[in-house]
Amino acid sequence: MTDIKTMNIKELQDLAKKIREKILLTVSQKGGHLSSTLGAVDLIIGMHYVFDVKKDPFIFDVSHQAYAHKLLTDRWDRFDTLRQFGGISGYTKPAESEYDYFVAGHSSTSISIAVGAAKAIKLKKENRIPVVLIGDGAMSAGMVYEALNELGYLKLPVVIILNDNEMSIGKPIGAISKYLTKLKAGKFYQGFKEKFKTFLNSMPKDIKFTAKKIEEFFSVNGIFFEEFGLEYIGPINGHNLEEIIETLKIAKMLKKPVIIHAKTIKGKGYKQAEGYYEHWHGVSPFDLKTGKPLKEPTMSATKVFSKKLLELASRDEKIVGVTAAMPSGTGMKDLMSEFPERFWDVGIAEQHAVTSMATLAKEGFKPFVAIYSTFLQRGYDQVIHDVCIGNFPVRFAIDRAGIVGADGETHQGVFDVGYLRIVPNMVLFAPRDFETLKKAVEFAYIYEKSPCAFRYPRGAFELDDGIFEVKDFELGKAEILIENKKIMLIGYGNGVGKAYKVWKILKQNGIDAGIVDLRFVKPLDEELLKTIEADKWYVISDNAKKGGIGEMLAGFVEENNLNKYIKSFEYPDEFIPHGSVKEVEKFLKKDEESIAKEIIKDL
Ligand SMILES: Cc1ncc(C[n+]2csc(CCOP(=O)(O)OP(=O)(O)O)c2C)c(N)n1
Repeated sequence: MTDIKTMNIKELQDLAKKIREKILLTVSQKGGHLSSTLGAVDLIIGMHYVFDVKKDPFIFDVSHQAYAHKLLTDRWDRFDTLRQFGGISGYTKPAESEYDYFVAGHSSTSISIAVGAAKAIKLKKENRIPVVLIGDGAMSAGMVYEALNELGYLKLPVVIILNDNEMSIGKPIGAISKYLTKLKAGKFYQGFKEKFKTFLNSMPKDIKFTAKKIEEFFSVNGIFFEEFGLEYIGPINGHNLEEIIETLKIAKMLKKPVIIHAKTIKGKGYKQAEGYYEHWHGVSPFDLKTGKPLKEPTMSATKVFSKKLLELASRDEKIVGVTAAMPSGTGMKDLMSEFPERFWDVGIAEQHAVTSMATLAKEGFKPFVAIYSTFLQRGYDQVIHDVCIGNFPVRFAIDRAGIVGADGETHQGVFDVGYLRIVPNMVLFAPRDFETLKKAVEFAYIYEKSPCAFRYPRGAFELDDGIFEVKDFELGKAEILIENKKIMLIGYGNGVGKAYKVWKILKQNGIDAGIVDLRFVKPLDEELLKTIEADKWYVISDNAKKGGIGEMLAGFVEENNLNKYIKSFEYPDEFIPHGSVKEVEKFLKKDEESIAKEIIKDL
């Protein structure tokens, strides 16, 4: 582990430069988060300088900005395996390193983790202090205020560094972000450095700082946080190591909850990234000199969804929509710029996004919630309590369903089928290719009797367009794509494409099979299923097996006394690691070759 505690400021600055070079080189070759992590390098060095990573909980919100922490804690030599299958994760992961305190990937959990840590430390009577690094974007989520509410009341020692780069992935949303910007303009910011130095110089070397004295020194600039019961310090320059270190030292001494407001530049140290924050938030491999991506982007399900919804929204003013801080990721950005009064980014606020759209449905609008499968987990109670009990026709467009690749276990979209199919009133369906995705958007638009949700993968489908005839979605209707009286491959969504690949391998091996596209998980096409003669059913879909489609079909078969053999090739009951979809599926033995092999063995 790099020992930075003995370094002087110049050496620390050189280290920051070296870390930025390493991050740039690696991310340009492997892809990953870039601008957030470049901007946080100096703050992370400060954390390591002032606190003790061997005992103090270092808590990174989302943790996409923690590459410098990884490099400072034993992962320098392995860093070129970043986000690769079997390599180091793009997020903090205790299973990877003892210096990663907590798993993170979803936003705005850090202060709750710190409050938990502070309670445990107090109960265990230990001399440790939790330190949090959280971005301004993450401050839009409700969970942050639940944690601050208790923290300010309990007054436990926690140091929170608010890394304010004035950006979420896209533009930050809402009143909090406006408030933080206003703090920058205050007098405190301009005069801070000088005042700060004078203050430190005026302190005798051996004096025991009393908390009171320090409290008096700092202005009441951050009144909002002070009302919560926290000490507020800042804004400070989050790229000035001297300032960072001195401020952190004081915050540590206060032995109470402190929030240090640090202004940083997202992408700091890479000119191409500074100012173009959104593009550089997360990138695929690129040319370091020009900043150009090495591969041109291809057509994606997100783009197809976005274009189709834009077309419908241009014709019908009742269509409204929401994204929770993922305007580009979900394709809502184009709709927001075309119809700013009908499409909203609500910030990292999935719960609020879901409930507010329930009200719009109640008021007669046609709301679309465009959301990643993994992030809808955060709005699950709202789906049940606010959307489904009231039976409001909110349309959930679930992006990044299935294995998402390099983001790994915190981001896999494998639970939505299981958690949604058990909720009354919810209609669940899925397209199999780009053309049927357009039909899915149309169906969701027309269907008004209840909430509905359709899922599609990151990037392209497994199935190319034009292989099977495209039909409209009809409520609860499945489709037999290829008939067979003995063996049926039953696919759902992107699983249909995989079923087709398996079908081809079986054919090469002299085995004939049929393919059903289930289309609807709910309501299930019981009528069609009962007509299937084949008694061997192989279920293929990119979601978790537990609570998945195989289990559902097994229940259906049992209830109807059908004599069928069912085997599911959905994903196993474990958290799925990062890597390319192909690599991860091979590892899980759920790629087309492994599935075909197993079916052949089975037969
Ligand atoms: C619950 C949840 N919703 C959405 C995301 C996607 N996401 C990852 S980072 C990020 C922006 C965070 O902004 P900020 O906290 O300011 O950090 P920065 O990237 O600017 O350093 C978002 C929206 C997430 N990780 N978790």
